[in-house]
Amino acid sequence: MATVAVPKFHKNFINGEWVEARSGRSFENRNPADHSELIGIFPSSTEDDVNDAVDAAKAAYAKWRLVPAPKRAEILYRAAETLVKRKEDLARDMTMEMGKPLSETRGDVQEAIDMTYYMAGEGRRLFGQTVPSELPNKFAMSVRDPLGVVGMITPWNFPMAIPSWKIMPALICGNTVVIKPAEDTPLSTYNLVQILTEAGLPVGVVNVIYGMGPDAGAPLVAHDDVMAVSFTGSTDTGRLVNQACASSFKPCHLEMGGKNIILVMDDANLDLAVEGAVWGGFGTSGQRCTAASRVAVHKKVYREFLNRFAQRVRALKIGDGLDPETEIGPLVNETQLQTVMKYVEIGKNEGTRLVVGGHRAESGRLATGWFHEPTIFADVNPKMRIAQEEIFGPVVALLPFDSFNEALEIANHVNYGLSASIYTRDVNLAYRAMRDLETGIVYVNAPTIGAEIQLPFGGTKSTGNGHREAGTAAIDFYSEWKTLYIDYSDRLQRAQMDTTEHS
Ligand code: UN1
Repeated sequence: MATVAVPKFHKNFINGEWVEARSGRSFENRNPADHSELIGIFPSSTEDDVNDAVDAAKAAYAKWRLVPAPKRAEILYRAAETLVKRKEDLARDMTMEMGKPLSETRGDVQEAIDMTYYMAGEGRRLFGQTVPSELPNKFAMSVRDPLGVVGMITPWNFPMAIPSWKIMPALICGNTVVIKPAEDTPLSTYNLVQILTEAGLPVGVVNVIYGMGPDAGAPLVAHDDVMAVSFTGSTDTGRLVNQACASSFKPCHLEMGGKNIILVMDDANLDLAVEGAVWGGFGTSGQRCTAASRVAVHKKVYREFLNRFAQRVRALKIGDGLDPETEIGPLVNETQLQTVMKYVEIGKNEGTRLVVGGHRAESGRLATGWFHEPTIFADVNPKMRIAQEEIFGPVVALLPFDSFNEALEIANHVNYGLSASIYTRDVNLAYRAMRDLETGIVYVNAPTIGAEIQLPFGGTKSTGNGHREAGTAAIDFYSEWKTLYIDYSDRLQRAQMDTTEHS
């Protein structure tokens, strides 16, 4: 049984209490596989609610920063154990609110479990450096300080994984949190925070504000007491977040769009490459930042690859994610469906070859959901819009190439730089690809999706702004270095640069 049946009317979570939005306004959370089904009603927050939440987080910070990190970790361990126990219910809730198949929402919860355990482990590490001093009887080291209140804005495509990527490292470092989840997936954040609270998280340490970006997200980013911001979402919104943080030098971490590519060389294991392209291109209905929306194939194997790929994709089963047979769930909402349909039109008008799909899927029970057929365009020119712009849907552009250098040129010639992959059995080409692909993540003989939480996640160019999530890289964002010098000589010792001895 899904936990969704329990509270249909949700509230913000501020200072350990569930409270209505001050405006009294609300919004609906509906099932994208059947939009007649109402999942819940959530408060539509505004600046007043954000102020309350930040005040609560600021007050809680005074105590939380002093809780020893291994003790903070114990709460995270308990939360991880509950996530494990409730995985199935959490996955069902998530499938109902955003559509991806149960097999994938289980994976989303698993990623939250992994991140929570990993960051709990960091509670006994949070390594700094102890280095020799240049002076006698002097000790030198660096430690990590928390930042204070961190504001988080999270997307709908990984409704539990991505909030956990942000919340867990922030907490283990000693920060407190105000999070605004995407309006399409408020329930999964509710579930996550409920579990943290049950695990013993003190009042005010994590606060949740539901609502729309301009009304609730913007005041959160701009709030003077929010010391850092982490945002995952579109490049356009990321730019606004960046600008809002710039004037006060507020650190902000941005994880934005992608136009990821799989390169299939002529010596590749074609069956493996086809499986990779199907999963990379159409997993999560293409709604991953890491989705392989471009597949470039060596001309020697292009026709063969296209035939096998098209055959596999035609057979993919579209449906409600709760049905265990479903491979392709709906798009998250009507706007997303319309974006996909718009890009299919653009692709057709650009003179490419539509090989598979190309339509909204609305037969029978699909009529009440936001479904779209998995779609392949072949013979795409790298300059075309469908080869350049992020679509965030089940649309893959197939591009032919003649040589490895041309493949690299195609791969790198986009504004984004999240992930890229190469299928080859030539170790030299694999290493050249690892060196020359201009993305934050490179895969060899695996698709562009499937990053593991113990390594840095993020991208170059318009995908990111230099920070990384996950692994110890996340700790670097959610903490600030403090350098400590302890002189036990009992006399004034000038640093080497301030003495004449070196001249
Ligand atoms: C995203 O699409 O925003 O690497 C995150 C992957 C997942 C995370 C994707 N582990 O595909």
